[in-house]
Amino acid sequence: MYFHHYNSDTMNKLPLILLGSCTASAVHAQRWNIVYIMSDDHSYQAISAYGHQLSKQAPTPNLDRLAQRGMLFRRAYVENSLSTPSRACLMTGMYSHQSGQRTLDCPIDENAPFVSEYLQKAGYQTAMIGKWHMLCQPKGFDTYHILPGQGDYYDPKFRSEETDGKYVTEKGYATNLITDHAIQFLEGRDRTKPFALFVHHKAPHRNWMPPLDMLDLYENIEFPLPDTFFDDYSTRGRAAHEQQMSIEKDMEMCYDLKVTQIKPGMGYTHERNHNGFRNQLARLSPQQREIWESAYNPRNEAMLAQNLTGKELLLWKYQRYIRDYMRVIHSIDQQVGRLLDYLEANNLMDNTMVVYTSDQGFYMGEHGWFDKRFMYKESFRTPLLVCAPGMKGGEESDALVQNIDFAPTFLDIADAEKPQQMVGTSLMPVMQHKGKSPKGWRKYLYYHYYDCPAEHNVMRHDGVSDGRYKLLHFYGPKDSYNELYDIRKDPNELHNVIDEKKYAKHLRRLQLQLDKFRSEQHVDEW
Ligand code: SGN
Ligand code: CA
Repeated sequence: MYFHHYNSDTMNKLPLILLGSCTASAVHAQRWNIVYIMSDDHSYQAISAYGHQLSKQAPTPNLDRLAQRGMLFRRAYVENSLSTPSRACLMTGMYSHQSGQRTLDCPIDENAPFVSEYLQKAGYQTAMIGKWHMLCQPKGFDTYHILPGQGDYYDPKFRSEETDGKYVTEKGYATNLITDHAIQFLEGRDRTKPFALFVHHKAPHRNWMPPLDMLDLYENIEFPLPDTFFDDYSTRGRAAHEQQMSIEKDMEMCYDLKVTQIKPGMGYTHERNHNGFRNQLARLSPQQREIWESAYNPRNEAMLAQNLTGKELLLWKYQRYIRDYMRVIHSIDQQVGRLLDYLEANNLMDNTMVVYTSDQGFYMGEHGWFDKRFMYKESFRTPLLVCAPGMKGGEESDALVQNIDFAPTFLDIADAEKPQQMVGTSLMPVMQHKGKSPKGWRKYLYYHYYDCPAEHNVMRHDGVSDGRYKLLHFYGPKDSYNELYDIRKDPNELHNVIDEKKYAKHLRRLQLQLDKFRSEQHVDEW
């Protein structure tokens, strides 16, 4: 039977006959393991299973394996497109205002229970490996092996229960080391228990430092420009105009684009992160540094010799950005492949759910941007691939799902009750319905971004979407305004139709839903 053992609120419980004929421990022994892999800032545009033009030039065959064996979610979203808030949604199953983790720096409510604690109570062995990026200590984990804050790409530091709380440098590349530690956990695990392994990659977070054996990859590929690259934001309010995440104006020649030869007075802007970047390079040994410099230096010198300005310089920046980003993705793809190989070789795929997602989406030049934070498509959406035992493979879902749904899904798998404070919903019924929205499934998504004033200067906003239309409400100390998009007619969200009469009915409907969310969930402008 398809998904024979799961326990969800809306679907059948374990068949009584099975319960009657087995001991409780035998039933528990059947519960799936969970491998949750989350990268940081991985756009769905950069996973070839999603079919985007960018990934056609730089495919991800190992991530695609998950889609081939499992289900690809086309409409997976976050609630607040930023790392720490997203991680809080994952761990608590709650919206940002409920857990307290509204911005990168706001403290999470220390009493908010984590899904890992519930999983432990339900008899799971739990492990957290990689980028933690929360302001509190890991809780509910039997094992942890985590980076400080954003962590480093080259020779990163980690701490674990074995290092006595101290961060210790490890030789190697972050993505490989995180995978090594994940496999080590699997090797040494308690085989009498199901496990829940969280593998959180630092990659491909800014500033996109590739592994040293991939510095030449894609160098001869010209990546296509997104259709909205030269967006002038003409139909939009001030947030889109005032953001500071433009490739042209805000991407830094040294820190982001690795042109170490930049000096003050050369006419290039943005020296801010020179030192941060030098510290990153200082982590390399002299031999590694030589490999790094012999790849980037000649390319940089050739670029500088051309004295590029204006559009030419912008197009050069875009290619450098995307090539480095896709190199970092290639290494994630390889390392996910290594973990999948391990699961396959050890017959674990037959009783393990594997999830691949990101803490949010990312702009790959759409609207001229990098970074995220907006409720506009590329940062609101996040990739989501799920492969579970019994799945037919190659299926797609267009149900509206959100990162608050992970915690309830894991508890569903663990046969544990969903606690009342979790507002998300288990994804199991969606997967059992071949990806379609089951009866009673959510029809609207709520989004809320709070981190302003902050880096990238994205105005605070909340909004709702039914997947067909999207209403955004931007607000600040001085003013507020709304935008409305017709996503089917205008999938790139270039035309704000808030003032068009023919949309008045939908505007009213979405406004009602937004008001309803705010009053039911006790959330408002912050
Ligand atoms: C860093 C980056 C930002 C990025 C935030 C949040 N700047 O501050 O570009 O938006 O992280 O990213 S950097 O100069 O330090 O690289 S998040 O994924 O952790 O939310
Ligand atoms: Ca992130």
